[in-house]
Amino acid sequence: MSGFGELYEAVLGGNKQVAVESTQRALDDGVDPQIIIDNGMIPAMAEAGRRFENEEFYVPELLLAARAMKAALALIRPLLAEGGADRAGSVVLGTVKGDLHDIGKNLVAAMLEGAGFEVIDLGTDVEPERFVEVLKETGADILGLSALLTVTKPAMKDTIDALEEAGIRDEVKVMVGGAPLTAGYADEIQADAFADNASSAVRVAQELVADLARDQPGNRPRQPVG
Ligand code: B1M
Repeated sequence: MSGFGELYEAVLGGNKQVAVESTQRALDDGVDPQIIIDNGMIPAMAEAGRRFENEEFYVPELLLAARAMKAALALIRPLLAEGGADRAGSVVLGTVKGDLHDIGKNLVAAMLEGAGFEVIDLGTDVEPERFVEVLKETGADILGLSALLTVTKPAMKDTIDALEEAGIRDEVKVMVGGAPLTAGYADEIQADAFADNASSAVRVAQELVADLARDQPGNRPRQPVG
């Protein structure tokens, strides 16, 4: 976090105003937005998590840290999205049922938008049926599922089962991510891919769209069915 001490401390300490000012200064100085995220914000959230585990932080401190990070990230998100030129595909994205964590998902959304994907972000605590409904309406190429809690990982499987039940499993590629996940777990629940961070999510999404075009050459881009 060299050079990002103020931002790190502001996010960790939940000081939204300083976090925003510090981020704006870095942007004004021409620092790459991704470097600001990777070197200032993510280490601060990781430290917040470590302190929470050690009972040095409680939920209110986590909430304040998250609020500061989200405010600072709001300055960066449009800049990441600016890179998007040609439409690369479409992604319905959300944090699964029972899970309220959205910072990582928001980063994934920003990076995908930056790479030219259309992102339909359903937010947090999303029921499997809601994902199905929106996939039917939009005919999106990819479903992106995020989970941060061990106890909400099974909601990913429930969502994939709901796609099967709705008869649309073969029409959409499923990408999963979030701190407690592994590629092995993604295989186990028969997701199509796992991405361990927001940058790799873009690469994986590009590969999935290419796979989909190979699997269904006459059916791309898909039309909404709803
Ligand atoms: Co919570 N929480 N939290 N929390 N929280 C964790 C996840 C935890 C690991 C903390 C800890 O104990 N060390 C722990 C989970 C333990 C476990 O299950 N294994 C935990 C817990 C226990 C809880 C509560 C149960 C606490 C309580 O109430 N007693 C509760 C649950 C609420 C709920 O969801 N129902 C809770 C609540 C909260 C807050 C609301 C206070 C707040 C969230 C605010 C918000 O998101 N709006 C919060 C926070 C901030 C955290 C930590 C500290 C930080 C998470 C974060 O934003 N990281 C977290 C500890 C930690 O992760 N170190 C913790 C930064 C973010 C950029 O990283 O989200 O991992 P991450 O996303 C990455 C990758 O995972 C990946 O790319 C992102 C960018 O690189 N990725 C994807 C994520 N989604 C992806 C999707 C993809 C691809 C990649 O494709 C679709």
